[in-house]
Amino acid sequence: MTGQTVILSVSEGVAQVTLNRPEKLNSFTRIMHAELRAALDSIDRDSSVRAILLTGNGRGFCAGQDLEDILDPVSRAPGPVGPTLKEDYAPLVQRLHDHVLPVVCAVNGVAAGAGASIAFACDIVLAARSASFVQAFVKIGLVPDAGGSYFLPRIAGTARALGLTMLGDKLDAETAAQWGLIWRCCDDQDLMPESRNLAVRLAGMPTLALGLIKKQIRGSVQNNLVQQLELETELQERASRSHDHREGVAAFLQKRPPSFKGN
Ligand code: T3D
Repeated sequence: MTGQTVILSVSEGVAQVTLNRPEKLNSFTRIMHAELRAALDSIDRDSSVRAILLTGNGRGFCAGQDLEDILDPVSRAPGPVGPTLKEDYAPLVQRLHDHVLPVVCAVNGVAAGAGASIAFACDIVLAARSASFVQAFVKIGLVPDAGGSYFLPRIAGTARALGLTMLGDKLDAETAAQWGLIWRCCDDQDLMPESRNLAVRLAGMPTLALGLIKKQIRGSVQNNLVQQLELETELQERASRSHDHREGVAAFLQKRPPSFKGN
């Protein structure tokens, strides 16, 4: 399935979703949001997909909201932000964050504003060495959105979250990796092969367990120890009833590679 602003391709169990407005650094219009929703709906209907890979076309990953698209056609002043935040960004961030499948994000260039928030909502983020992350909101008199103010203090700590969001300076990919904002940074030419290999590898893993691991790790941010121990027990009971658990144990004992199905 290929829209104008989002390209979807599926192979080897991986659905690659490519944001495709390269001339505007893949900034979001309402049309791009709608096409991205359609791509994610299509992935949800396709049982061959076991992992998602999100990236951008051209020299940017995503420059957040398209600042032309928010202008009132008559006054040329920015319109109200509420509708797109509620109808587009919040459901998108929630969907990526809570998706039952592993979501790899390959940040091929600058990730600014909501573009950075969307990357942080994914499970494993790789970035090209030339890529950067910019909390651009303050430069246009806005505050972080699309989950940015949720993710940043949790993954970077309050001091770095405040510095990044209040100053709006570019953070290079290498520093982002050193600060633990992303999984790793790689040479530009290696980004897509490495990200793809990772997504294919995840697609061959026990993906039901991977979905439950996401729930566990994300749950632990809010839970106390008692709640987390209860969550671990509940999710481990579910994992232990899976085909993949039986297969993993059998393969280990028979000294052969496992064949996981994701159920
Ligand atoms: O409604 C709401 O506002 C609610 C939603 C808010 C969520 C948000 O994301 S708010 C934050 C919006 N994003 C920004 O403020 C980032 C704006 N862009 C930049 O600051 C810079 O472009 C970058 C730091 C990302 C990259 O800089 P650079 O020098 O590498 O590229 P550039 O030359 O600025 O951009 C290249 C082209 O993309 C250029 O177009 P042109 O002149 O070649 O025709 C530029 O205008 C366009 N572009 C980049 N970002 C956006 C954009 N066009 C529209 N909207 C953008 N966000």
